This record gives sequence, structure tokens and C-alpha cells, in this order.
Amino acid sequence: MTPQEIANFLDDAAYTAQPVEQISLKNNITLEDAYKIQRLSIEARKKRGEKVTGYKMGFTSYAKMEQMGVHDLIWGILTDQMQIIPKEEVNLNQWIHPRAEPEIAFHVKKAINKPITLDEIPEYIDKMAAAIEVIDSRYKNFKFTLEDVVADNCSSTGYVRSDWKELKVEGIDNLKIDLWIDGKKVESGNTAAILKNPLQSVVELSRLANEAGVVVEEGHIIMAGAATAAVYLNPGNNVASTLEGVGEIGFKVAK
Ligand code: OOG
Ligand code: MG
Repeated sequence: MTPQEIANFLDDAAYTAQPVEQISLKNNITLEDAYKIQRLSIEARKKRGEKVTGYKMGFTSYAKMEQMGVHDLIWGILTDQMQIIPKEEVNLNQWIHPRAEPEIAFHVKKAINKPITLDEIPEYIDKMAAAIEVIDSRYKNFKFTLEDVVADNCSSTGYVRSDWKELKVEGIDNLKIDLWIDGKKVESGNTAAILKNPLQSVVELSRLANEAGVVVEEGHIIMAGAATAAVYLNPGNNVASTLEGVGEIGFKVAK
């Protein structure tokens, strides 16, 4: 298949919520091809009227790398269609086998058009929030190689955040971050697990985006990557994440 054909194949899988074979089984794709396919699949979403709202980093914590068996940093693209309205009910039938993970989100104050350093962060990032990412690999059994998952836009499918709070750099690398289902703590982590400092995720994104010729625009959201493993969602679940000193956010899954 050509990159365009693979992009359409994965976009159809997402759109119809039907799992597919890993594309790496029958196609020889490099990591560069995989990112090209990712961008083509976003073009398909844009044709349906979706707008890019930001970026997500993946495999920034050991817990995630171990759970999924992929040990490289990845980045994916978020759109407005993926936004979950806080406290509103979501329907699981729009997805294949969704999982939730607790994250920290950042708000871009000024367009990031070059690789930035940790020291430069306050010039570009002004706010932070507690967040939940919903990931839904389009591949059967949630199994993939690095190239598979990158082509599949890094399993991106949903995200929700708390109200924005002023960015506080001091201590951001040592905050408790937990995932709750039906009032029970199901995953417990610390922001230190995210590249030792979740702001390092922004630094890495700025490097990767620059290499790809992408500008992270003012007003965009950046998800730093989960600090813990992800948990499957079930009908009727009440899902929440709490981020120490920053906030909490949740949503309900329809029965
Ligand atoms: C890939 C996405 C990884 C994260 O936060 O590490 C990710 C996956 O696990 O399916 O979003
Ligand atoms: Mg994630």
C-alpha cells in the first residue's frame, strides 16, 4: 500500500471503530514513512472539518513504555473532534477498545517555532491543567510496533482537561498524579516519571516539531504523556484524574 492508502485505511478504522491488522505485517515502513502517514491521516480529518488543537507526546514515562513494549518518544496530533466535554457522558461505541491515562497538559502562550530549552519554557508556556487522555489503538489487541503506532497517530482519540492554572515551574517535577475509576484509585504516579520533568516533554516536542517543520501555535494544547499505565474503560465508569495542587477533571462513560 502507498502511504496515502495506509492513511485512509487507518482513518477508516478510526472513523468506523473497527480494529485492523498491524500495517507493519504487510508493509515495509520506516519511522519517517510512519510520520508521513500520520500527517496524511490528519489531512483526512481536516477534510471532514476537524481543526488541529495541539500535540501529544507518548512514551515519556517508563510505566507506559513497559506497558506497551515501545521504548521511543513519539508525538501525535490532536484535533477539536477529540475534545471531551468535562462531566459530559461519552459513548464507548465510538471507539474500539479505549483506555484512559492521567496526564498533565500545557497551554501555548507564544508560537513555538524552534527547539527551546527548559529555561525558555516560561516564554512559551503560560498555563497547565490536570488532564485525561483516551487512547484507542486502531490495531487488534492494542498491539503495535513503533512504526505502527506512529502511523496510527499514536492512538490519539480523546482528551479532556481541567480549568487552566498559571504555570508554576517550581515543584512541577514532583506532583502526585492519579487516575480514579468509580471513586477507586486505579493508577498512581508522579510527574517525575515524565522524563524527570513534564516540561521536558515540551522541550522534546519543540525539537521534534522543528525537525518536521511544524510550528506549535499559540493557543495549542500540549499533552506531556502519561505518568502511569493506561486503564481500559467500561460502560458506566466514572473516570477522573487528580493532579496535586493543579486540579482534577473527569467524565462519565454511558451505560
Ligand atoms: C500510544 C500512546 C502513548 C502516552 O501518554 O504515553 C501515550 C499508546 O499507548 O497506545 O499517549
Ligand atoms: Mg497519552
